Amino acid sequence: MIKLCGFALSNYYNKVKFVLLEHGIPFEEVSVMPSQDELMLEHSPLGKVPYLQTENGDLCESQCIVEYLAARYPDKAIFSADPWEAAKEREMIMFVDVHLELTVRNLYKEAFFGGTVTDATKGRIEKLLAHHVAGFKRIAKFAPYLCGERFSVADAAGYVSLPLVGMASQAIYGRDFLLDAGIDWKSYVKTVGERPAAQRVTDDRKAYVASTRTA
Ligand SMILES: N[C@@H](CCC(=O)N[C@@H](CS)C(=O)NCC(=O)O)C(=O)O
Repeated sequence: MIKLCGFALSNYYNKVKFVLLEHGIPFEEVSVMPSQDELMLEHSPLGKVPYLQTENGDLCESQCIVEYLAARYPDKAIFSADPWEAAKEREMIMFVDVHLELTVRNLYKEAFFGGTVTDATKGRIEKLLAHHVAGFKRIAKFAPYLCGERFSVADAAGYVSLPLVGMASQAIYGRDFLLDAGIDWKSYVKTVGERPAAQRVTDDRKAYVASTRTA
């Protein structure tokens, strides 16, 4: 059986887990933390999570994993059957993962982990994030899902990462860049969060956080 390796606080781990659960694909979860240990690097070349263990070997990068699942389980229709709609779903995921989340990730050290980020980084990310949020707003439909009226694979990415964009910008700049741009990510997360797969992802994340507090 496919093994999903990572931990329940990781948004990229949760993106893949959401897709697996949403489509009823059997998998096991293996608790793995990011690290630069040689053993870990043999599985995940940058020491990041998630990675997938399959009968063929290991696979990292959440989007490569999602693409692999879509190809391996064509009957699950992870992407839309229509080539244009499927391409738009991939475009949306790129905006969420790369243009928004990867940009705001530069702030996490101070926003979430008690560290500090230089003023130069804050200044650079502020400009970049404003630009990327404006671009995202041009394509994201929120009707109520990212690509329109139907839930799509892009919502697995949106559900796990948009809150981080809002919260990190709020923590560092004192204003939520998404809300400020008129993007009501809280209502969106509530809507997507009604799905059983999303609920499970969130319950497991909360349980993980609670377990680290009592440990
Ligand atoms: N592009 C990667 C990003 C994965 C990633 O950044 N994972 C984080 C946890 S959410 C991690 O392992 N960070 C440790 C590190 O960067 O060394 C993906 O989509 O899977």
